[in-house]
Amino acid sequence: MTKSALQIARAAYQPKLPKALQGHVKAVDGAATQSVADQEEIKKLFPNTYGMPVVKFEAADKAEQLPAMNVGVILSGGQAPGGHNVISGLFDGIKKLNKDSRLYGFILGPGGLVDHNYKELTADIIDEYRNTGGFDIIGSGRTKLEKVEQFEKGYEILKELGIKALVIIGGDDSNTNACVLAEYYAAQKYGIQVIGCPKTIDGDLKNDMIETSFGFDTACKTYSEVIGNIERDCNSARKYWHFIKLMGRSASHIALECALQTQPNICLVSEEIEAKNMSLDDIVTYIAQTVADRAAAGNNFGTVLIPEGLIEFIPAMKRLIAELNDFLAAHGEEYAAIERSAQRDYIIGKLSAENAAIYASLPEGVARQLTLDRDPHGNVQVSLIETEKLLSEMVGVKLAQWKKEGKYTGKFAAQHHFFGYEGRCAAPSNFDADYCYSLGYAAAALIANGKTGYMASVRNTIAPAEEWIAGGVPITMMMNMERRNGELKPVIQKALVKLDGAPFKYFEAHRAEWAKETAYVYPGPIQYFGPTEVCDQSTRTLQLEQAQ
Ligand code: FBP
Repeated sequence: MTKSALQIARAAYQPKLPKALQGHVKAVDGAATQSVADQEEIKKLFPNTYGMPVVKFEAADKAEQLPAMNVGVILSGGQAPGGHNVISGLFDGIKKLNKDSRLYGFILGPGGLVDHNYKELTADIIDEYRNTGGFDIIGSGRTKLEKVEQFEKGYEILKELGIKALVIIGGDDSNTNACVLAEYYAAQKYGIQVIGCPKTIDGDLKNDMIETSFGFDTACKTYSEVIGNIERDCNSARKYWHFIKLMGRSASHIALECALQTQPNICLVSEEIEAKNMSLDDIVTYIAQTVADRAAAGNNFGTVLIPEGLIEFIPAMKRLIAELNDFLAAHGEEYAAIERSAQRDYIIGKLSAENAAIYASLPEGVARQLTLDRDPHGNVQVSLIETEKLLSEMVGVKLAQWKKEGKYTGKFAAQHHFFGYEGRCAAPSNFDADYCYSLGYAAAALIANGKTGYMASVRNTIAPAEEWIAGGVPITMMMNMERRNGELKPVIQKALVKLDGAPFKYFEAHRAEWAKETAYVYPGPIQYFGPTEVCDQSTRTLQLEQAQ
């Protein structure tokens, strides 16, 4: 296989580890925990894994001699830079505990466990993937592990391979599944531990104990590089408004972080739009006004960042989507069987009057996108909704109206972009390479200490890696009850952008100036070699949050 020069040089990079994981490790248990909300319900659903203590690793003088252990690993959900380093950290961690330990990877996500599709990950294979982006070492998938038959099929293969622990690397939904599986195996007394690892570029799997999900750092830096390039093009040609939609599912963390890195003229934050109960027309007016103000100053160009989940946060749209979710969960097959040309009227006929009116007012394409297949977790696939086009079209219409009324005299030409897949498999930044390797190592230590139902955690991440605090957090601690696919279910609480948090506050204090002035910042590409202030910076989000 031909490799790029960077790939070759990067293979030799030795990720940094927190001091506590560098030598012999001991686990120190903290106080008992409880779930973030709905304590009684969660406790009842997880009698074996509820209330466990937070675990912190500390350096120990001597190592306990441990028998060799076989461990399984699964990559679940969307790709995120650094997944290969979690696996290499896990591999090195279990080998350090006993050189005869073995690691098995289940192929193409949780489905590989159920279908008994796996391969042993030997040192040769691991070495090929150290510090690389992507999940291609074993592939990923979105099969939802939730049924007892799946757990039992999984148990068959785990037993056959003599696997003592399974590590599930995934986002909030996959770690919820990891917790349910841990509880089931504990209840059945199968003696198989399940450990989760916080992955997702979306940055929405975080809380007091999990500072950030891996991949967020690299993905945001990759998007910010290209946003900066577009801003420079925009400031050179001075003739386009660029509407850039950014991945990130419901939460606006990616859009906000990219705004902090690149200082665009406009960045929409879905959580704020919801809190202010803004309508689609309010958003369009806000953008059009900024365009008009800049035009009045002779600047017929600009950059707008749009979080991909925006549509779900416009309160009236949210009510519509919630009704569509419940309706399609119950009548999805019936809907699919209807002729395409009659589908819109069919939906309008089934919805409540308020929602039917909104649905009928949407452009055809957007209306259709809202009824497309849900992902296996019941979520609308927001990455398919072309909000960047919807908004620029509506802004164009409003400006034309203002022109007629003599309120606007500028020129408006739009370009559209969607950045998502471009960043999910980028070569991990030094931060993600180190963070992921440490998470994998921490997962190995949790296994060695007999823990199950835990998520590997690494904290104090704005400090140098040496000072990071590694440990584990009971997954039940992050749970609450939420409505999914029409039913109340225990799930890990999604972390949305906090409007009283330091990252948003900083943005809010500067956005008027960024809208008016052309204050773009051009971050350039991720650097892997060079001065630490260029190569080892964490995200602005993490820096602002931790300084708070
Ligand atoms: P995860 O939550 O699984 O990490 O997925 C992240 C993500 O990249 C979202 O930002 C995006 O909406 C979604 O995956 C796209 O899904 P798919 O890869 O199935 O197209």
